[in-house]
Amino acid sequence: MPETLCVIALGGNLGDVPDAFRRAREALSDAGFRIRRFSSLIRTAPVGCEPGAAEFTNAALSGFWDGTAAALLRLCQRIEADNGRPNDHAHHVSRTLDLDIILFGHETIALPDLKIPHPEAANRSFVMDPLREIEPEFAEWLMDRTKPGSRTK
Ligand code: PH2
Ligand code: MG
Ligand code: MG
Repeated sequence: MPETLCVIALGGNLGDVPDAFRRAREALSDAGFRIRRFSSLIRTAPVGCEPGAAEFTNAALSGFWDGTAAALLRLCQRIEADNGRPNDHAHHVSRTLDLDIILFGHETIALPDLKIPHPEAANRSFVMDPLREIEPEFAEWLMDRTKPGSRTK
């Protein structure tokens, strides 16, 4: 398969999150994901989590993947599980590591467990700020694509 430029958003608010990000980066590389850019780490207020949830650390990375989006999703889920995240994790609760595929080239994907572009990404500054830092053109495309009419230009 040809390589696809992908973006993965990283987040976590339990344990040593920068260390989980380092392990995730290594595990992705070991599995053949060719990392191109990795953003700064930012601290962000929890959005939509349980009361009293700790601050998150967020980041984004981009890179090239020569498999399918479904295979990349399985890889991300395996890395999350290896980093102490249960498989039956509830939505919007504190977590050690969250790896969300935000973009898979310019493709639209609608599988039961995978929507790309990620439907919430454009509304979340903890996703968009790191994305703008590493792949500004992708960020611009995503905003245009998911929020038609919201721009004044
Ligand atoms: N992820 C969530 C829910 N809320 N809040 C912040 N600040 N950062 C996140 O990564 C995050 C969140 C669900 O994945
Ligand atoms: Mg998430
Ligand atoms: Mg997730």
